[in-house]
Amino acid sequence: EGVQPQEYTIIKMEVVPPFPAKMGVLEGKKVFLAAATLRPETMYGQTNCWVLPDGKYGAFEINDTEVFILTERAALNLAYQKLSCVPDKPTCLVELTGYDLIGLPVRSPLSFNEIIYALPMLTILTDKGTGIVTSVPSDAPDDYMALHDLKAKPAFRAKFGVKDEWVPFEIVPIIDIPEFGDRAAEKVCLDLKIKSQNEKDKLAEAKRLVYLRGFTEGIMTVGEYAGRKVQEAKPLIRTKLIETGQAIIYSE
Ligand code: A2H
Repeated sequence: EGVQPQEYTIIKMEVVPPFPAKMGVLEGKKVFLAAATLRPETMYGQTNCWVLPDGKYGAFEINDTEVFILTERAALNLAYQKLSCVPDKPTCLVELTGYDLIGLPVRSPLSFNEIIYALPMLTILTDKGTGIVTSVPSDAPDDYMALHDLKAKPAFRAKFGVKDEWVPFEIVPIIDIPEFGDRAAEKVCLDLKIKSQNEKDKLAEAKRLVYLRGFTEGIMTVGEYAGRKVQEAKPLIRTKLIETGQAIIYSE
């Protein structure tokens, strides 16, 4: 972890009931996959979300009615932030692995796709954010390549029990970047000839390129702030998500 605190937005992705048997104790509660993002303005373009198959997660009581699924480490940070049923102490209602979460349907704020599914991503770090990542393949090279791996490799889908109907068909364009277009992640991954989600160095370069240009020159093409610059829209969208109870601030 860096020296500077990182301020994320946690996006509350509501799990659509009925819950699978292992999550039976959660029935009657509002259960969310809690995804940490640095790009709340991209939430229109969500096509799915990501979990680490071998990752350890838990369903933690945030208050009387709401439960967040995330890593224990993130639950502890939230408890220090006063977001825990019992002050300063995370209460885990059920322990889960990433495998338990694959295939869960969720409704996520601002997403044009009404229902999106939790899918496996192998490069998720469990010591960063919440261990749950929302997927915006139009603008995130990691998301674009993880989706590419799922689409291109039937054996990869089979290994993790991923049903074809959970895998999104289309990228959702949301931001136009001069010379990069409105599917910047795809363009840069193709330009750099990236083959899979495991090509760390190339993906780091792709992220750098897309992020720099997107933030300084990107224009929103959808939503309430269509036509505005990404850097102007970002704080406005973030504030709105937080004020409407669809997201919270999370620092670590
Ligand atoms: B971002 P930083 Cl559109 N492991 O959200 C791996 N990646 C994680 C993670 C974890 N435990 N927790 C969060 N992330 C991802 C959107 C997005 C993101 C876009 C473009 C770029 C981008 C949609 N995915 O991040 O290391 C999340 O993906 C580029 C870095 O703390 C989060 O924001 O800087 C970002 O990485 C946080 O990464």
